[in-house]
Amino acid sequence: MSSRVKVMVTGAAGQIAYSLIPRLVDGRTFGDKIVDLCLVEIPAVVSKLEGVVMELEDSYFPNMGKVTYTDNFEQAADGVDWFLLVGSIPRGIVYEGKKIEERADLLKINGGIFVNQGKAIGQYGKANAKILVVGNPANTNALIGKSAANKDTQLWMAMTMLDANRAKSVIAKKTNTNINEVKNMIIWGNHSPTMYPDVENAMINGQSAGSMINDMQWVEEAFLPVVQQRGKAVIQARGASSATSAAKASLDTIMACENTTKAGDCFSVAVQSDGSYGVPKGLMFGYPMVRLENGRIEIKQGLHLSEFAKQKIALTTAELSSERDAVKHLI
Ligand code: NAX
Repeated sequence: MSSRVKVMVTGAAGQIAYSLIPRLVDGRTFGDKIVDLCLVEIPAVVSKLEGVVMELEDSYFPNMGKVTYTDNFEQAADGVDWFLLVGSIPRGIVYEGKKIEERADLLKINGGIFVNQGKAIGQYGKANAKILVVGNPANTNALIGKSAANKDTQLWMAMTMLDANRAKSVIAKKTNTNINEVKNMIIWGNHSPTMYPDVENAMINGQSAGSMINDMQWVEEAFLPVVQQRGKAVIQARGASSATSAAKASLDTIMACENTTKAGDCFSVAVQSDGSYGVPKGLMFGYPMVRLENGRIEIKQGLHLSEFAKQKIALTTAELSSERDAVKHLI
C-alpha cells in the first residue's frame, strides 16, 4: 500500500512554484506515495492560489492527496515532511518604501522571515522533516531558519542542485558526452557567484572530468564564470529569472534525498558544516552529499582538493562567513 507524504511550498504563486507544484504530485518525485500539498503565500497574493488549486484539480494527478492553501505558515507547518521554502523577497523589489538592491538589505528582510518560519518548522513540522531553502540568499536563509528551529533531527538544506546541473551541462558539451554520464558533480560553498563548481572531482565513465579536459585555463576562464554567472545570463536573455530549471533542481534534490546514492556518485546541496574539508563549523555550505541505504544523508568524505580548489573554496567560505556575521543577531 502506498504511504503519504505532506509537502509545503512557500512562494506558491511565484514562477518557480508554478513549474514545481504539479511535478510534486505526478507520481515520479515521491514514487507511488500520495502527496498532500500545503501551499503558502503572503496575504497580498494568497487568493491567487485558488487558481493554482483549480488547475491542479483539473490536471488529473492520481497521486495528488489533499491540497490546501493559506497565508498562515504556522498552521500549514503541522505534520509536514518536506518544506520547500521557495518564497522570499527578491532583489529589486520596493519593500516598505525602499528599493532593495543590496545583499545586506536582502539578508535583513529575508532573515526576519526565516526566523519565524524556522520557529514554526521546529515546533510543528515532523521531527524528521527535511527543509530545502530555495529563496535567496538561500544558504544564509537556511542558516537562520535552522537556528530558529533548533531541532537537530530535522535536516536543513539550501539548494545548489541547479548550479550542479548547469555545471554538468557545460562539462558534457565540452567533453562531447551525454549529461547523464557526468557524475560526482560538486558545488562547494555559497549559491552565489563565489560558488566553486568542482571539475576535478567530477567523473565521466570512471575518469576525472578535469583530467579528460586537461585545460585549467578553460576551467578558470570559461567554465567557472559560465556556471557562476548563469543565473544572470538567463535573466538577461529571458527577461525573468530561472524558473523551470530551478523547479527541476528542487525535484532532483528531493529525489536525491529519497533514494540511495549510487556508488561513486554524490549530489550537491548545502548543509550545516561539521568542519568537514576544513570549512568552519556552522556555516551552511555546499557539499558533496550521499544518501545511504538506511536513509541517512551524510557529507561524502575523502575527496582530494587541489591547491586550486582550496583557493576557490576559501573565497566562498569568506563570503559565507561575512553573510553569517551580517545576521549574527538572528542566529
Ligand atoms: P517570484 O517572485 O516569482 O515568486 C516568489 C513568491 O514568493 C512570490 O509570489 C511572493 O509573494 C512569495 N513570498 C515572498 N515572501 C514570502 C513568504 N514570507 N512566505 C510565503 N511566500 C512568500 O520568484 P521565483 O522566480 O519563484 O523565485 C523564488 C526565489 O528563488 C527567489 O528568492 C530567487 O532568487 C530564488 N532562486 C533560487 C535559486 C537556487 O538555486 N537556490 C535559483 C532560482 C531562483 O533565482
